[in-house]
Formats: sequence, C-alpha cells, structure tokens
Amino acid sequence: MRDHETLPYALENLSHDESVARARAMRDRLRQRRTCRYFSDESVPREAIEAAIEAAGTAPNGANHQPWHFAVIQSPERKRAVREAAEAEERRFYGADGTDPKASEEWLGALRDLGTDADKPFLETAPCLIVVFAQRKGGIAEDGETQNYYVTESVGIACGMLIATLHEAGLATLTHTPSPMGFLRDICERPEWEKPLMIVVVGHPAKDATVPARAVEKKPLARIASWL
Ligand code: IYR
Repeated sequence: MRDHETLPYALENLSHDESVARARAMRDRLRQRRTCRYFSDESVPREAIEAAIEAAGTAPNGANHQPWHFAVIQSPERKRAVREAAEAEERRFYGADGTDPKASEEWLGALRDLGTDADKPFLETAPCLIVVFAQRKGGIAEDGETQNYYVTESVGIACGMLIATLHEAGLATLTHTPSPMGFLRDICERPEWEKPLMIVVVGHPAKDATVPARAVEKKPLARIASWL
C-alpha cells in the first residue's frame, strides 16, 4: 500500500547494446582517473566545483536526510592553516617529528612505493580544498538533533560521485585524510555534530606530475567480482 505521495519513475530506456556501450564508455573515462599528488596553482572554475557538489548531493543516503556538508576552501590563509595542522599530524604518523611513528611498520611498508611522506605542499598549492563533513545528527533540517542513518556509507558514496564528476570535468583530485582531523571543523567553522571525513584536493596536475607505477595496476574483473 503506497500511502505516500509518489512520482513516476523516470529513466531513459536503452537497448542492451546501448547499455553496454554506455557502461564501457563510463568505465573507460573513469580508468583515466589518477590520484594526483603534485598540483599546479592553476585556478579551477567555481561553477564546475558547484556542479560536482550538486552531483554528490544526489547520492543515495539514509532516509534522504542528505547528511553531508562540503566546505570549499580557496583562501590562502585557510589553506595554510589546513596544511600546517595536517602536516603536524602526518609528522607524528610517519615519525618525522623524532618520536616513534604512529603508523605500524607494516603500514609504512604498504606506503613505501607510493612515495608519500609528511610534507603536503599541495594543500597550499592546489586552488581548492573541498572538506567533506558527515553530519552525525541533524536530519533534513540540519538542526543538530534528529538522528541520521548510514552516515558514513552515504557520505562515502557522495564522495565517489564528487570525485567522478570532478574527473569528468577534467580536474585532478586527491583524497587526503590526516588523522585525527578534528581541526578541520574549526578551520571550516562547522558545528560539533559534524565529523570531517576527508579532504578532496582539486586542481590541475603540475607540469612534471607523476603517478606511482603501482597505482595504475587494477585488479581484473575476475578478482573483484563473482557471479552466483
Ligand atoms: N595519511 C598519510 C598516509 C597515507 C595512508 C594511506 I592508506 C594512503 O593510501 C596514502 C597515504 C598521508 O597522506 O601521507
């Protein structure tokens, strides 16, 4: 019994051939995406960022509470503040502050051929940092009181759609997750019931940007899917 207001389910009806072609075309474009760790300072169009955030805002989510907020940082002062706080955490993570690393030997080993370290100059060089917040509470009214549901799952999916749309717009991205990252709440002036989930760094690759060879190796379909 549908006792709620409804609208017709509207979806383009494609032939099987067209469906396969569209899926493959999308796959092939997404295959071009590379996490970027070397950004230029070239600007990005604000309208592209806005559209990508609107795309992220269509993500499936718990009870349609849309439990996300995207804080777009462009000011050099706030970017510097993010960099300083993030690098302080990363120095503890890598043991670059002269103390024992917070990361295990195994974790540091897993990162070795990705070439990451505690220096995060891209947090200042890139034109735009999108700090993604998960609203633990707030409901649709964002009042900080009503319960939200499947918050991490919802915001994780939204981040995927954000990144895919930015890639489609020809922009390079990097997901960055300093830990802990509560400092982002203060820098972005967000309420205490919001939890920063990740920073999506957005811009253009530096002229001499490289990617680690290992990063382009993707597991084949047979290893990531099973048919039952
Ligand atoms: N947050 C650290 C470490 C790091 C962890 C993973 I897992 C990566 O895939 C990459 C980096 C850093 O940003 O350097």
